[in-house]
Amino acid sequence: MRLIRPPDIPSADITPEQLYLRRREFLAGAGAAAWAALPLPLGLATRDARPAAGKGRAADDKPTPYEDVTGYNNFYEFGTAKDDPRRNAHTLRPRPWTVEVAGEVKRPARYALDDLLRPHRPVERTYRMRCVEGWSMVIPWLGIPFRDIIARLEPTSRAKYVELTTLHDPQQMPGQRSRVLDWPYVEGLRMDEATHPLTLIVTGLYGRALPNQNGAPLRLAVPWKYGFKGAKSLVRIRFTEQQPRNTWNLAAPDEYGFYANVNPEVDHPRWSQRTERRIGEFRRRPTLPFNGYADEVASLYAGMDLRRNF
Ligand SMILES: Nc1nc2c(c(=O)[nH]1)N[C@H]1C(S)=C(S)[C@@H](COP(=O)(O)O)O[C@H]1N2
Ligand SMILES: [Mo]
Repeated sequence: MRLIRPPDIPSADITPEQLYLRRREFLAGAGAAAWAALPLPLGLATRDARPAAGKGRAADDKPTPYEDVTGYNNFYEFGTAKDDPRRNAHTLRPRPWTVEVAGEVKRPARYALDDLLRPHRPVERTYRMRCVEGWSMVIPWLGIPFRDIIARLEPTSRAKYVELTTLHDPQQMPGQRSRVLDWPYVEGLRMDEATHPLTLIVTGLYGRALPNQNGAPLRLAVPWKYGFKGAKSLVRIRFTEQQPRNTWNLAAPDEYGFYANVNPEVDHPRWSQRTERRIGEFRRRPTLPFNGYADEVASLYAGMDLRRNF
């Protein structure tokens, strides 16, 4: 295959964000054939950049600067302030890494990270992400559709949910020495949510390996749900018959549900969810049902009362 390279880019002082944006511009000009042939920094990724979907919003969905994506977020294992993860996550050692696959599944095992991921090609997906606290970002992820990984692991017919667990190691994660949450951090999805094409096991962002503070070496991203569903630095994937217990629901059951679908109609008990502040902007914007992904995912919840199943 003929490789098509982006125009010359002085390499030393270019930021990941500039690199990403230039590559995107280049691709837009070069047409669809170039899309597939272009080498990404991680080598393997294929081009599947469905632009953040949703009605007529694409123009507004400029990726959030790399500095903000990696410098302002939640990862309580490294502290509760927004800049704690960036400052403190250097103690995490994302390699070597193993992921235990357990429960209702035909191929349970402890997988070396590469054995779990290598058969799959990362894709690039730019998603709007909305934190339950009212801020949002647009993040160009690199990852593997969870459905592909799940298909290869072969859940049994009894598997109705999948539970995802973060590393529990206070040596690497000093925030776990304080009991702000019941460690380890656990999240879960219903199987149809986990196998929805938008659901991603993320391994990178802005065309690069995932920074520790964003959940290296692998984490979940579910763009129609509040950010807390996206558990980071995963060490266990367990298929279950019962709905898994999830950390934030256990911490405050009337504030954080299992489903956690972005829903401007359902207030958090302590604040409204009608609007959000996109990091980098000043005026708040309206929050959209399912974070703007309703066309893709609303059918998963047909017949459910989403005020009760929040
Ligand atoms: N293990 C773990 N995963 C976590 C969190 C956390 O504290 N611990 N915070 C969640 C919350 S509330 C959000 S908004 C996102 C923020 O990180 P991101 O910007 O890298 O997605 O991570 C989620 N995943
Ligand atoms: Mo969040």
